[in-house]
Amino acid sequence: MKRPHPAGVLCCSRAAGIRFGLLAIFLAVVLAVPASASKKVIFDTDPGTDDALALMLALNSPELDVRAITVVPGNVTAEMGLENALRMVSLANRCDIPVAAGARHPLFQKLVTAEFWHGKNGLGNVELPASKCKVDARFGPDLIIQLVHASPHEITLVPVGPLTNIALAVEKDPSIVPLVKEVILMGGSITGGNVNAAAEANIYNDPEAAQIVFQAGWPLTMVGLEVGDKALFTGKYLDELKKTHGPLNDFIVSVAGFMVNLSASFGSPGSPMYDPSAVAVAVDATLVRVQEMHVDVETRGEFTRGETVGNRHGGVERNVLRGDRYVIEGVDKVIPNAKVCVDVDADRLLQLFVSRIRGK
Ligand SMILES: [Ca+2]
Repeated sequence: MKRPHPAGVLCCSRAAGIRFGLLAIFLAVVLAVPASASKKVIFDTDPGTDDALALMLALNSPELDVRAITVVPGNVTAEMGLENALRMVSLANRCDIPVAAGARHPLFQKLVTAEFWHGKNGLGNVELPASKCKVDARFGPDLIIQLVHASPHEITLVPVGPLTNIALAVEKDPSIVPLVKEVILMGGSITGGNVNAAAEANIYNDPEAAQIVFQAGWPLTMVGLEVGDKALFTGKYLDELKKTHGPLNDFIVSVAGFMVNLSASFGSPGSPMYDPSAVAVAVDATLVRVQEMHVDVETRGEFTRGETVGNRHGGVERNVLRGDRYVIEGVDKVIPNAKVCVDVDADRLLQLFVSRIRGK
């Protein structure tokens, strides 16, 4: 056996000392960072296949601290959505997170549900065991108001359904607006719709609520079709997910498998990752490129109700009445109210999703 050289012993004991010192510094830093260093999030959802993917991404991302789940009708009814949310938090062993029912219908129109896209139970016909978790008794918008006041300037709202609950919260208590850290929503498009030529589904399902949310005056990021339609979940990513197992992993494989098959039946190579994209942006804003602009929601258009109308050049011509006609006398600047995501690093987003679901 080779005897250690005295200098070597000195070297190693010094190295051990340095290692110990680094460990102590590391521990001091880790212990000094409170658990609240992660982003406090309220997840508002109409579960929903892509909602299921988004929720599990949120719960598996250490950057996010999901403080509440509020349910809104959209993809499915309020009742079914609540049941799905409860079953999913139960599957994830997260009964500690309050799950609250919210609105029962959009503000001014009839509900449009989407079992056509999400399966008859909203979760791609994947049956989950009955929930061990109980519903929180509070009304969703009230819970939002309460949590925002309890953690002023710390709550990020991540709505991935119609914006009914968020609008109700703002209407009931406008004082939450300056207290919300930011809103990162899935919805809208500045390049055409997915429901029809103009509108994206979440906005289409409650345009008046969306207009309230866009005009509220808080920092708002719109993660719309420009992101989801590029971030296509294909068989390649599904195969990656199938390499690991566990209740949550297997559930997502089943739901994502339903989505990929459905997309294939419409000739698409993959399923758009609409709702998970908003969560991914909350985790890592560098995944997307944004353009600040003023966005209004069309609530009256014959063909465009529910369209998010983004002012790309930041101005509106000023027309002044002169006699029997208007004359353009200048251009008034409009103040942006949204960061609109206009591009995405799709592969990086999809890899983030896969790795988080796999627990890596
Ligand atoms: Ca949704």
